[in-house]
Amino acid sequence: MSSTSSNQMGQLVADKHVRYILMAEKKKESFESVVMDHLRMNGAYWGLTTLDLLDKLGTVSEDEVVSWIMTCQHESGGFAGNVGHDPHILYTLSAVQILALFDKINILDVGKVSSYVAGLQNKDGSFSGDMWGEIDTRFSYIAICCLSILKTLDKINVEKAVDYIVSCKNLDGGFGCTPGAESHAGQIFCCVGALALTGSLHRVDKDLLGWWLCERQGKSGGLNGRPEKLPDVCYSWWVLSSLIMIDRVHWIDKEKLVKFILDCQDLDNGGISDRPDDAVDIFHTYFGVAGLSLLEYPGVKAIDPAYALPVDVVNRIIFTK
Ligand code: GRG
Repeated sequence: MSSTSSNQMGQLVADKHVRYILMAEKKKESFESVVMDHLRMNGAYWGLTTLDLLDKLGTVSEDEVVSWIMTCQHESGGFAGNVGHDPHILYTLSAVQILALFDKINILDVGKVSSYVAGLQNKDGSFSGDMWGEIDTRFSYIAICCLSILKTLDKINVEKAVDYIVSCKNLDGGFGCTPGAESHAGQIFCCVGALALTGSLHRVDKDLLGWWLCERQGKSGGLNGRPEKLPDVCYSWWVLSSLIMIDRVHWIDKEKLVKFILDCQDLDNGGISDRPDDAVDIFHTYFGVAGLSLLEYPGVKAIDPAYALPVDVVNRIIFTK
């Protein structure tokens, strides 16, 4: 490790992370870019939200990003992960979130996007991800978050959507991807987030779930996604946001978690990895910085645990007609 790096141990090297994100976007021929080509919309959401949390969104060309997003939209109203790919509810949320970051929701045909999302609701209240029909509570969250941002929740049957999510609750207080499926922190974020956005958090057993979630913290301070699994920086988001939404975040050791996240930084070239000394990527860089934001780390803007967008962006959405 260089002497500059050892001086920076225990601190967020924000400028290096900004440079890492801006460089990742330029390296279109790299292995990482090629394998991520079909989910570029997600990558853009992770990278741009990180830049905004670090107050550096102004370093990218808004016009370029916005026009690229709009070329990914299909006639159905849904968005694809990149130009020439099929639409999916996952990329539709990322597109809407990025437009919200840039205060550009007004360029959307809101009715059309909302109809695409609402059209994916099934009779039992669940949501499919696209025309091929896979069902998962991830898609319930995505639909509800997307329509909340667009203020068109009335286009779906919210009561049935909530009942379906509650049917995925397990005896341990957690939630899985379908009824009876194992509790997993990622799905718990989706279910708790959807229940928060629809004013239904009273359907969560907060003490039981809070206990399961705080048990995700291991000796290293890092969090895992389910029992017996390795810690991973991304769970700093999935677990912590859920604990905040159910008001049990004081049940984990925040200082130890901050240290774990900071230990996963590449102090020389920027970026954050899943665990200390692993290779960095944009997904873990976002969830590391977003986790630090939830932990109120100095110099990082506050993020909303349900919308997964900076609080100032969410306030703008809520207070704009
Ligand atoms: C707007 C933040 C935001 C999200 C959109 C896509 C989505 C909604 C949520 C995904 C939730 C989820 C399932 C996250 C988990 C991702 C992950 C690291 C899965 C790995 O699972 P395993 O089983 O890993 O490979 P473990 O850690 O259990 O070994």
